[in-house]
Amino acid sequence: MSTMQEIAECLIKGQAPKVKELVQCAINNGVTPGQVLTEGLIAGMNVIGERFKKNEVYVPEVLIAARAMHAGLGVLKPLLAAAGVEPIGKVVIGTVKGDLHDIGKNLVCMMLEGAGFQVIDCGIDCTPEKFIKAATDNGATIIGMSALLTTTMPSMKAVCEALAQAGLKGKIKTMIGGAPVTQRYADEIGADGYAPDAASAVDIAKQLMRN
Ligand code: B1M
Repeated sequence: MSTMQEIAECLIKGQAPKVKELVQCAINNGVTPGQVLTEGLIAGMNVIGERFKKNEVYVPEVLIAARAMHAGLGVLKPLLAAAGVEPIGKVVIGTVKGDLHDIGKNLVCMMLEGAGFQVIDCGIDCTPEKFIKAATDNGATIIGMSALLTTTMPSMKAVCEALAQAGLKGKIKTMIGGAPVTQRYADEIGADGYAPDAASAVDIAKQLMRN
């Protein structure tokens, strides 16, 4: 098994110290940070994402794999920055105003980071102003919103409306998700994308980058 495959395998098993060690070893042996990221860490997270979609693994396994990914990323991040490796896109994400649930949102952040996106996490209880300021300040082209309460879903509509009022609709795409949220609701409020789970959120974000 190659070192890259070994990194991916250990990430899938959630072996954070081993992933960190293998990443450092690969770097010491002259593998580029970009290659370790795509062929080791991202490859491993992709497998976790697919298994999560098929209900072959659950939230705890994803969290443990994400922790391993972060251990490897800790070694790579300064090297990636120095090598000028660009993220595949920038996503601002948060739980909408009035809503404090963040477990699902955090999973989405981890999967997006695992896929090579730069994620700007605005946390919970985010106003439309906070989402939009974070996106414009950081040059993000996607705003991701999470809601777990039926009573806070209208906050997603408020963000879409505020974006339109600011003349940013189309320039900054919107993606929504959370247990009570549906594709139908996304269509109703004019959101650009909906994802039922964290792994699908990666597919939708990639799709929004292309359109
Ligand atoms: Co809350 N809560 N809660 N709660 N809570 C629910 C959501 C509820 C369904 C429980 C119930 O009544 N059966 C209910 C909502 C009813 C409704 O409106 N439909 C509810 C309620 C009512 C409340 C309070 C009002 C309770 C009270 O105080 N009376 C209160 C509200 C507080 C507030 O937000 N203002 C409240 C509080 C809390 C806690 C603080 C105790 C805690 C949150 C802790 C935290 O998040 N840090 C909590 C929890 C844990 C839950 C349950 C048990 C679990 C939610 C969760 O984390 N699921 C939940 C009941 C349940 O679901 N069984 C419940 C796991 C998570 C991985 O799934 O978030 O759906 P989920 O994320 C998924 C997908 O939805 C998707 O990907 C994720 C991973 O696959 N996804 C996205 C999520 N965001 C996405 C964004 C995307 C794309 C995909 O793009 C950007």
